[in-house]
Amino acid sequence: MRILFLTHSFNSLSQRLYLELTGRGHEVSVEFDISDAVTLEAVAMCRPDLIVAPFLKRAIPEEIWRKQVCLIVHPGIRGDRGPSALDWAILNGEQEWGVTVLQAAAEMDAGDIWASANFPMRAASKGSLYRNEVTEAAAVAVLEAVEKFEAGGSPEPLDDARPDVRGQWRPAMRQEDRAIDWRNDDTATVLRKIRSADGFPGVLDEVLGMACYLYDAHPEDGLRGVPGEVIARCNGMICRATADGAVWIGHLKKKQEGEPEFKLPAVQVLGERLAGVAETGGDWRDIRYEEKNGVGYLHFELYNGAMGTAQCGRLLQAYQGAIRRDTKVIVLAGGADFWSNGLDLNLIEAADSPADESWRNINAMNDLARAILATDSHLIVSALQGNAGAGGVFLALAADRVVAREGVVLNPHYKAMGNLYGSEYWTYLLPRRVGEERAGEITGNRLPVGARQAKELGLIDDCFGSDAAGFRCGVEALAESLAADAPALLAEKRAERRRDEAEKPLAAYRAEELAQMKRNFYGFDPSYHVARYNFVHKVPHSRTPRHLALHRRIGSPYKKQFSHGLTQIYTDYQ
Ligand code: THG
Repeated sequence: MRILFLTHSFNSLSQRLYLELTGRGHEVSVEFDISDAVTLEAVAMCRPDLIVAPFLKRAIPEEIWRKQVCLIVHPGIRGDRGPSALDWAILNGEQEWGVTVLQAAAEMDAGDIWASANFPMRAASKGSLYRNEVTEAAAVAVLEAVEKFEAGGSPEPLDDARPDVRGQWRPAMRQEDRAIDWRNDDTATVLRKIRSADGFPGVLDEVLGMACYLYDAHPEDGLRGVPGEVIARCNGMICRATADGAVWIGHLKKKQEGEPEFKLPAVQVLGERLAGVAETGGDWRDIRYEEKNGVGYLHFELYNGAMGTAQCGRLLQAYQGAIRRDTKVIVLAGGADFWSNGLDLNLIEAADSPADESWRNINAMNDLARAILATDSHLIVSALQGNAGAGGVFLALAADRVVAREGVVLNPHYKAMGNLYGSEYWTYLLPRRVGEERAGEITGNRLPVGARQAKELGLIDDCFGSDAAGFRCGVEALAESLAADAPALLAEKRAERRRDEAEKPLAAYRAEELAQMKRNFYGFDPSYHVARYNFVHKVPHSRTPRHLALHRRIGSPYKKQFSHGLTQIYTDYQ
Protein backbone atom coordinates (compact mmCIF):
# COMPACT_ATOMS: atom_id res chain seq x y z
CA MET A 1 0.00 0.00 0.00
CA ARG A 2 0.94 3.63 -0.31
CA ILE A 3 0.85 5.10 3.18
CA LEU A 4 1.12 8.78 4.05
CA PHE A 5 2.43 9.67 7.51
CA LEU A 6 0.88 12.86 8.82
CA THR A 7 2.97 13.83 11.79
CA HIS A 8 4.17 16.74 13.89
CA SER A 9 7.75 15.58 13.35
CA PHE A 10 9.74 12.52 12.30
CA ASN A 11 10.30 11.51 15.93
CA SER A 12 11.60 8.16 17.17
CA LEU A 13 8.13 6.55 17.11
CA SER A 14 7.46 7.76 13.55
CA GLN A 15 10.86 6.43 12.49
CA ARG A 16 10.22 3.03 14.05
CA LEU A 17 6.79 2.74 12.35
CA TYR A 18 8.31 3.93 9.08
CA LEU A 19 10.87 1.11 9.28
CA GLU A 20 8.28 -1.53 10.23
CA LEU A 21 5.99 -0.56 7.34
CA THR A 22 8.62 -0.07 4.64
CA GLY A 23 10.19 -3.34 5.82
CA ARG A 24 6.90 -5.05 4.96
CA GLY A 25 6.91 -3.64 1.45
CA HIS A 26 4.64 -0.63 1.95
CA GLU A 27 5.52 2.72 0.41
CA VAL A 28 5.69 5.35 3.12
CA SER A 29 5.83 9.06 2.40
CA VAL A 30 5.91 11.65 5.17
CA GLU A 31 4.30 15.07 5.55
CA PHE A 32 4.78 17.30 8.58
CA ASP A 33 1.69 18.92 10.06
CA ILE A 34 2.38 22.51 9.07
CA SER A 35 -1.08 23.82 8.18
CA ASP A 36 -4.41 22.42 6.96
CA ALA A 37 -3.79 23.83 3.48
CA VAL A 38 -0.38 22.16 3.21
CA THR A 39 -1.83 18.87 4.50
CA LEU A 40 -4.63 18.96 1.92
CA GLU A 41 -2.08 19.59 -0.81
CA ALA A 42 0.05 16.67 0.40
CA VAL A 43 -2.89 14.26 0.42
CA ALA A 44 -3.81 15.35 -3.13
CA MET A 45 -0.23 14.85 -4.34
CA CYS A 46 0.31 11.54 -2.59
CA ARG A 47 -3.09 9.88 -3.16
CA PRO A 48 -2.41 7.38 -0.38
CA ASP A 49 -4.32 4.17 0.29
CA LEU A 50 -4.08 4.92 3.97
CA ILE A 51 -3.07 7.83 6.21
CA VAL A 52 -1.30 7.14 9.50
CA ALA A 53 -0.71 9.78 12.18
CA PRO A 54 2.10 8.47 14.43
CA PHE A 55 2.58 11.71 16.38
CA LEU A 56 -0.01 14.36 15.62
CA LYS A 57 -1.08 17.16 17.95
CA ARG A 58 -3.70 18.90 15.80
CA ALA A 59 -6.98 17.79 14.24
CA ILE A 60 -6.94 16.22 10.78
CA PRO A 61 -9.27 18.36 8.61
CA GLU A 62 -12.72 16.90 8.00
CA GLU A 63 -12.24 17.04 4.19
CA ILE A 64 -9.56 14.41 4.65
CA TRP A 65 -10.95 11.98 7.23
CA ARG A 66 -14.41 12.00 5.59
CA LYS A 67 -12.91 10.68 2.35
CA GLN A 68 -10.34 8.20 3.58
CA VAL A 69 -9.26 6.23 6.58
CA CYS A 70 -6.78 8.03 8.86
CA LEU A 71 -5.26 5.97 11.68
CA ILE A 72 -4.34 7.90 14.82
CA VAL A 73 -1.71 6.40 17.12
CA HIS A 74 -2.89 7.34 20.61
CA PRO A 75 -0.57 6.63 23.57
CA GLY A 76 -3.40 5.47 25.82
CA ILE A 77 -5.54 2.45 26.62
CA ARG A 78 -8.90 1.81 24.93
CA GLY A 79 -11.27 4.59 25.80
CA ASP A 80 -8.58 7.03 26.87
CA ARG A 81 -8.84 10.34 25.03
CA GLY A 82 -7.07 13.70 25.08
CA PRO A 83 -3.70 15.34 24.47
CA SER A 84 -1.94 14.39 27.74
CA ALA A 85 -2.51 10.62 27.79
CA LEU A 86 0.86 9.42 29.07
CA ASP A 87 1.22 12.38 31.43
CA TRP A 88 -1.97 11.36 33.25
CA ALA A 89 -1.02 7.68 33.27
CA ILE A 90 2.27 8.49 35.02
CA LEU A 91 0.85 11.06 37.43
CA ASN A 92 -2.04 8.76 38.38
CA GLY A 93 0.31 5.84 38.95
CA GLU A 94 -1.44 3.52 36.47
CA GLN A 95 -0.15 -0.06 36.69
CA GLU A 96 -0.98 -0.91 33.10
CA TRP A 97 -1.13 1.37 30.09
CA GLY A 98 -1.36 0.97 26.34
CA VAL A 99 -1.53 2.29 22.80
CA THR A 100 -4.74 2.51 20.79
CA VAL A 101 -4.91 2.88 17.02
CA LEU A 102 -8.16 4.64 16.24
CA GLN A 103 -9.77 6.15 13.21
CA ALA A 104 -9.80 9.94 12.99
CA ALA A 105 -13.29 11.44 13.37
CA ALA A 106 -14.84 14.72 14.48
CA GLU A 107 -14.53 14.08 18.19
CA MET A 108 -10.84 13.88 19.13
CA ASP A 109 -9.62 10.34 19.87
CA ALA A 110 -13.21 9.04 20.04
CA GLY A 111 -13.26 7.38 16.61
CA ASP A 112 -13.62 3.65 15.93
CA ILE A 113 -10.82 1.44 17.20
CA TRP A 114 -8.70 -0.63 14.80
CA ALA A 115 -6.30 -2.17 17.32
CA SER A 116 -4.73 -1.71 20.74
CA ALA A 117 -1.84 -3.16 22.74
CA ASN A 118 -1.17 -2.86 26.47
CA PHE A 119 1.97 -3.03 28.60
CA PRO A 120 2.91 -2.95 32.30
CA MET A 121 4.01 0.50 33.45
CA ARG A 122 7.55 1.13 34.67
CA ALA A 123 8.86 3.83 37.00
CA ALA A 124 10.40 6.02 34.31
CA SER A 125 10.03 9.37 32.59
CA LYS A 126 7.40 10.01 29.93
CA GLY A 127 10.12 10.13 27.28
CA SER A 128 11.58 6.82 28.39
CA LEU A 129 8.18 5.07 28.42
CA TYR A 130 7.44 6.59 25.01
CA ARG A 131 10.72 5.38 23.51
CA ASN A 132 10.40 1.87 24.91
CA GLU A 133 6.98 0.47 25.94
CA VAL A 134 4.83 2.87 23.88
CA THR A 135 6.95 2.38 20.76
CA GLU A 136 6.85 -1.43 21.02
CA ALA A 137 3.09 -1.46 21.63
CA ALA A 138 2.52 1.03 18.80
CA ALA A 139 4.49 -1.17 16.39
CA VAL A 140 2.28 -4.15 17.29
CA ALA A 141 -1.01 -2.22 17.15
CA VAL A 142 -0.23 -0.30 13.94
CA LEU A 143 0.83 -3.44 12.09
CA GLU A 144 -2.35 -5.18 13.24
CA ALA A 145 -4.48 -2.22 12.15
CA VAL A 146 -2.76 -1.91 8.77
CA GLU A 147 -3.19 -5.64 8.09
CA LYS A 148 -6.83 -5.45 9.09
CA PHE A 149 -7.37 -2.45 6.80
CA GLU A 150 -5.58 -4.12 3.89
CA ALA A 151 -7.72 -7.25 4.34
CA GLY A 152 -10.87 -5.15 4.08
CA GLY A 153 -11.67 -5.34 7.79
CA SER A 154 -13.42 -2.69 9.79
CA PRO A 155 -12.87 -1.08 13.20
CA GLU A 156 -15.00 -1.39 16.32
CA PRO A 157 -16.86 1.59 17.72
CA LEU A 158 -15.67 2.74 21.14
CA ASP A 159 -17.93 0.94 23.63
CA ASP A 160 -17.65 2.26 27.19
CA ALA A 161 -19.59 -0.76 28.45
CA ARG A 162 -16.81 -3.20 27.46
CA PRO A 163 -14.75 -4.37 30.44
CA ASP A 164 -11.44 -3.64 28.66
CA VAL A 165 -12.47 -0.05 27.99
CA ARG A 166 -11.18 1.56 31.18
CA GLY A 167 -10.07 4.86 29.69
CA GLN A 168 -11.82 8.19 29.71
CA TRP A 169 -11.47 11.70 28.30
CA ARG A 170 -8.79 13.66 30.12
CA PRO A 171 -8.01 17.29 29.39
CA ALA A 172 -4.61 18.77 28.60
CA MET A 173 -2.58 18.63 31.81
CA ARG A 174 -1.82 22.01 33.36
CA GLN A 175 1.15 23.04 35.52
CA GLU A 176 -1.18 23.17 38.55
CA ASP A 177 -1.97 19.48 38.06
CA ARG A 178 1.65 18.50 38.68
CA ALA A 179 3.01 21.36 40.79
CA ILE A 180 5.35 20.07 43.49
CA ASP A 181 4.56 20.78 47.16
CA TRP A 182 8.10 20.37 48.49
CA ARG A 183 7.06 20.47 52.16
CA ASN A 184 4.62 17.61 51.85
CA ASP A 185 5.41 15.55 48.74
CA ASP A 186 7.45 12.41 49.31
CA THR A 187 10.12 11.26 46.86
CA ALA A 188 7.72 8.96 44.97
CA THR A 189 5.27 11.81 44.40
CA VAL A 190 7.95 14.28 43.32
CA LEU A 191 9.31 11.70 40.86
CA ARG A 192 5.86 10.98 39.38
CA LYS A 193 5.22 14.71 38.89
CA ILE A 194 8.56 15.41 37.22
CA ARG A 195 8.49 12.21 35.15
CA SER A 196 4.96 12.94 33.87
CA ALA A 197 6.35 16.07 32.18
CA ASP A 198 9.80 14.84 31.05
CA GLY A 199 10.93 15.64 28.18
CA PHE A 200 8.02 18.10 27.60
CA PRO A 201 6.92 20.51 29.02
CA GLY A 202 8.75 19.99 32.33
CA VAL A 203 7.36 20.77 35.78
CA LEU A 204 7.43 24.49 36.48
CA ASP A 205 9.02 25.21 39.84
CA GLU A 206 11.32 27.60 41.65
CA VAL A 207 14.88 26.64 42.52
CA LEU A 208 16.92 29.01 44.72
CA GLY A 209 14.68 31.87 43.63
CA MET A 210 14.82 31.06 39.92
CA ALA A 211 11.69 30.08 37.97
CA CYS A 212 12.50 27.00 35.93
CA TYR A 213 11.23 23.70 34.55
CA LEU A 214 12.60 20.47 36.03
CA TYR A 215 13.80 17.37 34.13
CA ASP A 216 15.90 14.25 34.54
CA ALA A 217 14.93 13.24 38.11
CA HIS A 218 16.27 10.26 40.09
CA PRO A 219 15.71 9.08 43.67
CA GLU A 220 18.31 9.59 46.44
CA ASP A 221 18.09 7.61 49.66
CA GLY A 222 21.23 8.54 51.55
CA LEU A 223 21.09 12.34 51.69
CA ARG A 224 18.60 14.24 53.87
CA GLY A 225 17.72 17.87 54.50
CA VAL A 226 14.97 20.41 54.95
CA PRO A 227 12.31 19.55 52.32
CA GLY A 228 12.74 21.69 49.20
CA GLU A 229 16.30 22.79 49.94
CA VAL A 230 19.18 22.09 47.58
CA ILE A 231 21.43 19.86 49.68
CA ALA A 232 24.14 18.75 47.26
CA ARG A 233 25.51 19.01 43.73
CA CYS A 234 27.36 16.45 41.64
CA ASN A 235 28.50 16.36 38.00
CA GLY A 236 26.10 19.11 36.94
CA MET A 237 23.12 17.75 38.89
CA ILE A 238 21.51 19.13 42.02
CA CYS A 239 20.05 17.17 44.91
CA ARG A 240 16.90 18.49 46.55
CA ALA A 241 15.35 17.20 49.77
CA THR A 242 11.78 15.86 49.74
CA ALA A 243 9.45 15.10 52.67
CA ASP A 244 11.01 11.64 53.14
CA GLY A 245 14.32 11.67 51.26
CA ALA A 246 15.74 13.49 48.27
CA VAL A 247 15.87 13.59 44.46
CA TRP A 248 18.62 14.38 42.00
CA ILE A 249 17.62 16.77 39.22
CA GLY A 250 19.91 16.70 36.21
CA HIS A 251 18.49 19.34 33.92
CA LEU A 252 16.65 22.64 34.17
CA LYS A 253 15.13 25.06 31.69
CA LYS A 254 15.02 28.65 32.89
CA LYS A 255 11.66 30.36 32.47
CA GLN A 256 12.20 33.91 31.40
CA GLU A 257 9.73 35.97 29.43
CA GLY A 258 10.94 36.97 26.01
CA GLU A 259 14.20 35.11 26.28
CA PRO A 260 14.73 31.85 24.44
CA GLU A 261 15.66 29.10 26.85
CA PHE A 262 16.44 25.42 26.56
CA LYS A 263 17.44 22.55 28.85
CA LEU A 264 20.90 22.63 30.37
CA PRO A 265 22.66 20.88 33.27
CA ALA A 266 21.12 22.17 36.50
CA VAL A 267 24.40 23.44 37.93
CA GLN A 268 25.06 25.51 34.81
CA VAL A 269 21.59 27.12 34.96
CA LEU A 270 21.85 27.98 38.67
CA GLY A 271 25.46 29.21 38.57
CA GLU A 272 26.29 31.56 41.44
CA ARG A 273 23.12 30.65 43.29
CA LEU A 274 24.74 27.35 44.23
CA ALA A 275 27.55 28.99 46.22
CA GLY A 276 27.95 27.03 49.43
CA VAL A 277 26.29 23.85 48.14
CA ALA A 278 28.73 20.97 48.55
CA GLU A 279 29.80 18.60 45.75
CA THR A 280 28.71 15.18 47.07
CA GLY A 281 28.09 11.91 45.26
CA GLY A 282 24.94 9.92 45.94
CA ASP A 283 22.81 7.04 44.68
CA TRP A 284 22.39 8.25 41.12
CA ARG A 285 25.38 8.09 38.80
CA ASP A 286 24.93 8.80 35.11
CA ILE A 287 28.17 6.89 34.44
CA ARG A 288 28.47 3.60 36.29
CA TYR A 289 30.75 0.57 36.10
CA GLU A 290 29.92 -2.95 37.29
CA GLU A 291 31.34 -6.43 36.85
CA LYS A 292 29.47 -9.68 36.45
CA ASN A 293 30.93 -13.12 35.69
CA GLY A 294 34.27 -11.61 34.76
CA VAL A 295 32.81 -9.06 32.30
CA GLY A 296 32.93 -5.29 32.84
CA TYR A 297 29.81 -3.25 32.04
CA LEU A 298 30.07 0.48 31.54
CA HIS A 299 26.67 2.19 31.71
CA PHE A 300 26.24 5.79 30.57
CA GLU A 301 22.74 7.14 31.06
CA LEU A 302 23.20 10.61 29.56
CA TYR A 303 20.14 12.81 29.18
CA ASN A 304 18.87 12.60 25.59
CA GLY A 305 21.99 10.64 24.73
CA ALA A 306 23.94 13.89 24.44
CA MET A 307 27.68 13.69 25.12
CA GLY A 308 29.13 17.09 25.93
CA THR A 309 32.82 17.77 26.39
CA ALA A 310 32.68 17.14 30.14
CA GLN A 311 30.60 13.95 29.79
CA CYS A 312 33.05 12.60 27.19
CA GLY A 313 35.88 13.36 29.57
CA ARG A 314 34.21 11.59 32.49
CA LEU A 315 33.29 8.65 30.29
CA LEU A 316 36.86 8.39 29.01
CA GLN A 317 38.10 8.35 32.60
CA ALA A 318 35.63 5.62 33.52
CA TYR A 319 36.66 3.67 30.41
CA GLN A 320 40.34 3.94 31.29
CA GLY A 321 39.49 2.65 34.76
CA ALA A 322 37.54 -0.25 33.26
CA ILE A 323 40.39 -1.40 30.99
CA ARG A 324 42.81 -1.41 33.92
CA ARG A 325 40.69 -4.14 35.53
CA ASP A 326 41.61 -7.78 35.33
CA THR A 327 38.85 -8.63 32.85
CA LYS A 328 38.95 -9.48 29.15
CA VAL A 329 35.66 -8.02 27.90
CA ILE A 330 34.08 -4.60 28.41
CA VAL A 331 30.48 -3.98 27.40
CA LEU A 332 29.65 -0.37 26.55
CA ALA A 333 26.01 -0.52 27.62
CA GLY A 334 24.90 3.09 27.11
CA GLY A 335 21.57 3.95 28.70
CA ALA A 336 18.04 2.56 28.70
CA ASP A 337 16.74 5.17 26.25
CA PHE A 338 19.78 6.07 24.17
CA TRP A 339 23.17 4.63 23.53
CA SER A 340 24.51 7.96 22.28
CA ASN A 341 23.48 10.82 20.03
CA GLY A 342 26.93 12.39 19.84
CA LEU A 343 27.61 16.12 20.41
CA ASP A 344 25.58 17.94 23.08
CA LEU A 345 24.05 20.64 20.88
CA ASN A 346 22.36 22.42 23.81
CA LEU A 347 25.67 22.90 25.62
CA ILE A 348 27.22 24.09 22.37
CA GLU A 349 24.38 26.55 21.78
CA ALA A 350 24.80 27.94 25.32
CA ALA A 351 28.56 28.44 24.98
CA ASP A 352 30.16 31.87 24.53
CA SER A 353 31.61 30.58 21.29
CA PRO A 354 29.53 27.73 19.86
CA ALA A 355 32.22 27.12 17.24
CA ASP A 356 34.91 26.69 19.91
CA GLU A 357 32.67 24.47 22.02
CA SER A 358 31.80 22.36 18.95
CA TRP A 359 35.51 21.93 18.35
CA ARG A 360 36.20 20.91 21.96
CA ASN A 361 33.22 18.54 21.96
CA ILE A 362 34.12 16.75 18.72
CA ASN A 363 37.71 16.35 19.92
CA ALA A 364 36.47 14.88 23.20
CA MET A 365 34.27 12.44 21.23
CA ASN A 366 37.26 11.54 19.10
CA ASP A 367 39.49 10.99 22.14
CA LEU A 368 36.90 8.54 23.45
CA ALA A 369 36.63 6.75 20.09
CA ARG A 370 40.42 6.55 19.84
CA ALA A 371 40.71 5.07 23.34
CA ILE A 372 38.23 2.36 22.36
CA LEU A 373 40.00 1.67 19.05
CA ALA A 374 43.43 1.56 20.68
CA THR A 375 42.45 -0.90 23.43
CA ASP A 376 44.43 -4.10 22.93
CA SER A 377 43.97 -5.54 26.41
CA HIS A 378 40.22 -6.11 26.13
CA LEU A 379 37.51 -7.02 23.66
CA ILE A 380 34.95 -4.23 23.52
CA VAL A 381 31.25 -4.77 22.85
CA SER A 382 28.88 -1.91 22.03
CA ALA A 383 25.46 -3.07 23.27
CA LEU A 384 22.75 -0.73 22.01
CA GLN A 385 19.68 -1.14 24.16
CA GLY A 386 18.55 2.33 23.09
CA ASN A 387 18.75 4.34 19.88
CA ALA A 388 21.85 6.02 18.55
CA GLY A 389 22.29 8.86 16.11
CA ALA A 390 25.02 10.82 14.31
CA GLY A 391 28.41 10.57 16.05
CA GLY A 392 26.87 8.23 18.61
CA VAL A 393 26.47 5.51 15.98
CA PHE A 394 30.07 5.80 14.80
CA LEU A 395 31.37 5.83 18.37
CA ALA A 396 29.61 2.48 18.80
CA LEU A 397 31.38 1.15 15.70
CA ALA A 398 34.74 1.71 17.39
CA ALA A 399 34.09 -1.47 19.40
CA ASP A 400 35.01 -5.00 18.28
CA ARG A 401 31.40 -6.20 18.33
CA VAL A 402 28.28 -4.08 17.88
CA VAL A 403 24.88 -5.49 18.82
CA ALA A 404 21.48 -3.85 19.22
CA ARG A 405 18.05 -4.59 20.66
CA GLU A 406 15.67 -5.53 17.83
CA GLY A 407 13.58 -2.37 18.15
CA VAL A 408 16.54 0.02 18.03
CA VAL A 409 16.59 2.78 15.39
CA LEU A 410 19.92 4.13 14.17
CA ASN A 411 20.58 7.37 12.34
CA PRO A 412 24.10 6.82 11.00
CA HIS A 413 24.47 10.19 9.32
CA TYR A 414 25.42 13.79 10.13
CA LYS A 415 24.08 15.71 7.13
CA ALA A 416 20.69 16.49 8.66
CA MET A 417 22.46 18.83 11.09
CA GLY A 418 23.30 21.56 8.59
CA ASN A 419 25.46 19.36 6.38
CA LEU A 420 27.96 18.47 9.08
CA TYR A 421 30.79 16.32 7.74
CA GLY A 422 31.22 14.35 10.97
CA SER A 423 34.21 12.81 12.68
CA GLU A 424 34.54 10.02 15.31
CA TYR A 425 36.78 8.21 12.77
CA TRP A 426 33.70 7.41 10.70
CA THR A 427 35.71 7.50 7.47
CA TYR A 428 37.67 4.53 8.87
CA LEU A 429 34.88 2.74 10.75
CA LEU A 430 32.00 2.81 8.27
CA PRO A 431 33.65 1.64 5.00
CA ARG A 432 35.48 -1.03 7.01
CA ARG A 433 32.09 -2.51 7.87
CA VAL A 434 29.88 -1.84 4.84
CA GLY A 435 32.24 -0.92 1.97
CA GLU A 436 32.72 2.49 0.33
CA GLU A 437 29.58 2.46 -1.80
CA ARG A 438 27.12 1.63 0.94
CA ALA A 439 28.92 4.02 3.28
CA GLY A 440 28.15 6.82 0.84
CA GLU A 441 24.50 5.81 0.60
CA ILE A 442 24.00 5.44 4.34
CA THR A 443 25.50 8.83 5.16
CA GLY A 444 23.95 10.51 2.12
CA ASN A 445 20.30 9.56 2.29
CA ARG A 446 19.69 10.69 5.88
CA LEU A 447 17.15 7.94 6.62
CA PRO A 448 16.83 5.94 9.82
CA VAL A 449 18.06 2.36 9.76
CA GLY A 450 16.39 -0.34 11.87
CA ALA A 451 18.47 -2.84 13.84
CA ARG A 452 17.59 -5.77 11.55
CA GLN A 453 18.37 -3.76 8.44
CA ALA A 454 21.60 -2.57 10.08
CA LYS A 455 22.61 -6.19 10.55
CA GLU A 456 21.81 -7.02 6.91
CA LEU A 457 23.90 -4.06 5.78
CA GLY A 458 26.81 -5.13 7.98
CA LEU A 459 26.58 -1.91 9.97
CA ILE A 460 26.19 -3.95 13.18
CA ASP A 461 26.99 -7.60 13.93
CA ASP A 462 23.75 -8.80 15.43
CA CYS A 463 20.39 -7.82 16.89
CA PHE A 464 18.24 -9.72 19.35
CA GLY A 465 15.86 -9.26 22.27
CA SER A 466 12.30 -8.03 21.90
CA ASP A 467 12.63 -6.10 25.17
CA ALA A 468 15.30 -4.74 27.51
CA ALA A 469 15.48 -7.90 29.64
CA GLY A 470 15.81 -10.22 26.63
CA PHE A 471 18.51 -8.00 25.17
CA ARG A 472 20.50 -7.90 28.42
CA CYS A 473 20.42 -11.70 28.57
CA GLY A 474 21.76 -12.01 25.04
CA VAL A 475 24.49 -9.42 25.67
CA GLU A 476 25.69 -11.23 28.80
CA ALA A 477 25.86 -14.54 26.93
CA LEU A 478 27.80 -12.92 24.05
CA ALA A 479 30.22 -11.12 26.39
CA GLU A 480 30.90 -14.25 28.43
CA SER A 481 31.53 -16.33 25.31
CA LEU A 482 33.95 -13.69 23.99
CA ALA A 483 35.74 -13.76 27.34
CA ALA A 484 36.17 -17.53 26.98
CA ASP A 485 37.86 -17.07 23.58
CA ALA A 486 39.71 -13.90 24.55
CA PRO A 487 43.35 -14.93 23.95
CA ALA A 488 42.79 -15.89 20.31
CA LEU A 489 40.41 -13.05 19.59
CA LEU A 490 42.75 -10.48 21.15
CA ALA A 491 45.67 -11.73 19.07
CA GLU A 492 43.55 -11.35 15.93
CA LYS A 493 42.43 -7.90 17.02
CA ARG A 494 46.01 -6.67 17.58
CA ALA A 495 47.14 -7.99 14.22
CA GLU A 496 44.25 -6.34 12.41
CA ARG A 497 44.83 -3.00 14.13
CA ARG A 498 48.55 -3.13 13.24
CA ARG A 499 47.70 -3.88 9.60
CA ASP A 500 45.17 -1.05 9.41
CA GLU A 501 47.50 1.40 11.15
CA ALA A 502 50.28 0.58 8.67
CA GLU A 503 47.91 1.15 5.77
CA LYS A 504 46.66 4.49 7.09
CA PRO A 505 47.16 5.76 10.63
CA LEU A 506 44.12 6.63 12.74
CA ALA A 507 45.64 10.09 13.18
CA ALA A 508 45.32 10.67 9.43
CA TYR A 509 41.61 9.81 9.38
CA ARG A 510 41.10 12.14 12.33
CA ALA A 511 43.05 15.00 10.78
CA GLU A 512 41.13 14.74 7.49
CA GLU A 513 37.74 14.62 9.20
CA LEU A 514 38.60 17.51 11.51
CA ALA A 515 39.76 19.64 8.58
CA GLN A 516 36.22 19.31 7.19
CA MET A 517 34.66 19.93 10.60
CA LYS A 518 36.74 23.08 11.01
CA ARG A 519 35.03 24.44 7.88
CA ASN A 520 31.61 23.44 9.26
CA PHE A 521 32.31 25.22 12.56
CA TYR A 522 34.37 28.24 11.46
CA GLY A 523 33.84 28.51 7.70
CA PHE A 524 31.81 30.81 5.48
CA ASP A 525 28.71 28.57 5.30
CA PRO A 526 26.68 28.95 8.53
CA SER A 527 24.37 25.95 7.84
CA TYR A 528 25.45 23.98 10.90
CA HIS A 529 24.94 26.94 13.25
CA VAL A 530 21.50 27.65 11.75
CA ALA A 531 20.41 24.00 11.92
CA ARG A 532 21.66 23.71 15.50
CA TYR A 533 19.82 26.89 16.53
CA ASN A 534 16.58 25.57 14.98
CA PHE A 535 17.02 22.20 16.66
CA VAL A 536 17.88 23.52 20.14
CA HIS A 537 15.18 26.21 20.08
CA LYS A 538 12.62 23.78 18.59
CA VAL A 539 11.78 26.14 15.75
CA PRO A 540 8.71 24.63 14.05
CA HIS A 541 9.23 22.97 10.69
CA SER A 542 8.27 25.13 7.74
CA ARG A 543 8.38 22.28 5.21
CA THR A 544 8.93 18.54 5.02
CA PRO A 545 12.40 17.56 3.78
CA ARG A 546 12.27 16.02 0.30
CA HIS A 547 13.97 12.82 1.35
CA LEU A 548 10.88 12.08 3.46
CA ALA A 549 8.12 13.70 1.37
CA LEU A 550 8.33 11.40 -1.65
CA HIS A 551 5.09 12.82 -3.00
CA ARG A 552 6.75 16.23 -3.30
CA ARG A 553 9.68 15.06 -5.40
CA ILE A 554 9.56 16.36 -8.91
CA GLY A 555 10.77 14.57 -11.97
CA SER A 556 10.10 10.88 -11.92
CA PRO A 557 6.69 9.37 -11.20
CA TYR A 558 5.96 8.79 -7.53
CA LYS A 559 5.95 5.03 -7.73
CA LYS A 560 9.49 4.79 -9.03
CA GLN A 561 10.86 7.05 -6.32
CA PHE A 562 11.43 4.17 -3.87
CA SER A 563 10.21 3.73 -0.32
CA HIS A 564 10.88 0.12 0.49
CA GLY A 565 13.63 1.04 2.95
CA LEU A 566 17.36 0.85 2.55
CA THR A 567 17.81 -2.86 2.09
CA GLN A 568 15.55 -3.03 -0.89
CA ILE A 569 16.96 0.13 -2.35
CA TYR A 570 20.34 -1.47 -2.29
CA THR A 571 19.19 -4.75 -3.82
CA ASP A 572 17.19 -2.85 -6.46
CA TYR A 573 20.21 -0.80 -7.45
CA GLN A 574 22.87 -3.50 -7.31
N1 THG B 1 -9.50 13.15 14.95
C1 THG B 1 -8.99 14.05 14.09
N2 THG B 1 -7.76 14.52 14.21
C2 THG B 1 -6.97 14.09 15.20
C3 THG B 1 -7.46 13.17 16.17
C4 THG B 1 -8.77 12.68 16.00
N3 THG B 1 -5.67 14.55 15.28
C5 THG B 1 -4.78 13.95 16.23
C6 THG B 1 -5.56 13.75 17.51
N4 THG B 1 -6.64 12.82 17.24
C7 THG B 1 -4.70 13.39 18.67
N5 THG B 1 -5.45 13.66 19.91
C8 THG B 1 -5.75 14.92 20.45
C9 THG B 1 -6.77 15.01 21.39
C10 THG B 1 -7.14 16.23 21.96
C11 THG B 1 -6.47 17.38 21.63
C12 THG B 1 -5.43 17.31 20.71
C13 THG B 1 -5.07 16.08 20.13
C14 THG B 1 -6.86 18.68 22.29
N6 THG B 1 -6.17 19.78 21.92
C15 THG B 1 -6.43 21.06 22.51
C16 THG B 1 -6.99 22.01 21.45
O1 THG B 1 -6.84 21.70 20.27
O2 THG B 1 -7.55 23.00 21.85
C17 THG B 1 -5.15 21.68 23.02
C18 THG B 1 -4.49 20.75 23.96
C19 THG B 1 -3.16 21.24 24.39
O3 THG B 1 -3.08 22.22 25.14
O4 THG B 1 -2.15 20.59 24.04
O5 THG B 1 -7.72 18.74 23.11
O6 THG B 1 -9.27 11.83 16.75
N7 THG B 1 -9.76 14.50 13.08
